[in-house]
Amino acid sequence: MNYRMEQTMRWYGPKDPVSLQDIRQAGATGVVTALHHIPNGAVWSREEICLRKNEIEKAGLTWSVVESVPVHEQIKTRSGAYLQLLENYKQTLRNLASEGVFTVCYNFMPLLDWTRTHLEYLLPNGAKALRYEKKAVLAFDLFILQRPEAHLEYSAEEVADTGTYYQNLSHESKQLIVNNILKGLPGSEIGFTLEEFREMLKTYEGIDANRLEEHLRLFLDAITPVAEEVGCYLCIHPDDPPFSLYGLPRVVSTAADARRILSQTPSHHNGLTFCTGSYGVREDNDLPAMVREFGERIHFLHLRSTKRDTEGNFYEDNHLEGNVDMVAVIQEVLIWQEKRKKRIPMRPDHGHQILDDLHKKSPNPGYTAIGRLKGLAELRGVEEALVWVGNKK
Ligand code: DNO
Repeated sequence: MNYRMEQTMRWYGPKDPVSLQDIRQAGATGVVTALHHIPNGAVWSREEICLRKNEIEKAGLTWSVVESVPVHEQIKTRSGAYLQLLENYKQTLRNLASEGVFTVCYNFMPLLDWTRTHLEYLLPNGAKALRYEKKAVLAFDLFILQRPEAHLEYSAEEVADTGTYYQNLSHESKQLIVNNILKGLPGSEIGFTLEEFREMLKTYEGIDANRLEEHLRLFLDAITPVAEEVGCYLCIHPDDPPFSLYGLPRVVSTAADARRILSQTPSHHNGLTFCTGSYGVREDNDLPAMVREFGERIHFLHLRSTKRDTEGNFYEDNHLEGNVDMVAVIQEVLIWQEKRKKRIPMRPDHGHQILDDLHKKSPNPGYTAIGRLKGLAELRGVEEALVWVGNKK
């Protein structure tokens, strides 16, 4: 076996307290980043891209993947200025490719990017993890947002249980849940007030899962030819968590979704970000089987593990623990890399807040340095061991 995954870490740009040097010391050779200061929908100019790329290269690293070029809401809903926004998206892809940045991650989640309700979930060893608590989301939907249809979508028992849970929450806990859900976790390009969110929900009236799937297909049909022309690899990130929230459709959650997206726009340049932490929340997603099936079109990997319970909650576990069979996933990745004669960029996705980072206030929950360094080290170890065994055979 000759190919190793390209090891990268996410960097939030010059304001990130985790520096490029930290990332290099952690053992990564590449960086995953975006021009977060550019408003969603605007074209990324060659000059801005070049500046950022030079900064990364000066630190001895490569800009491996863009995460993300965000997809404007009006493209998702096909309303307002979406035609112009599509042109802007294409131009950004051209500009990135002209500057030598070819792999572009994005997502198609309506309104909200990834969702967690608790950012400091205390583990028995004192580490802090990110957690999704179903009741907190239901309480938000039913009693804070007060979405009129919500009562019809949950069972009477769920509504009653959530009512009791909500009454027992302190004012502070309620506020924390609202902030965690609406203010946008790191990497989300937008945040909302409660009123704004209510207004924005209306823009999805009449857009069910079938229609959103169609909008995604039209988006891909529009931009994939440009990606082909300039040599760019598009890779869609799955929904996190991989199911519908607040009545909003989500269409990148399952193996069937990935299959549909890849077959509808059958270009090698239309690919996946295989995020084990997102897909892995669903028991019906067989992750090693998904890599086996889709590996030819996986252009980027997010490796982390979650641990679910029977009540619909999950928390982010150590990278090699939890519900994800990480060793099996990496083994499948290695097989594809050999076939494709290509290294796939990988980043250890999220990490626990541990050791010295526990004493710091991180602006980017999940993205502290030490927890991710630990994740990266473990994942590299697994890969080396598998390569060693593979080469012995
Ligand atoms: C969270 C990230 C997501 C991801 C976007 C991709 O940690 O994985 O915010 O970057 O969904 O567009």
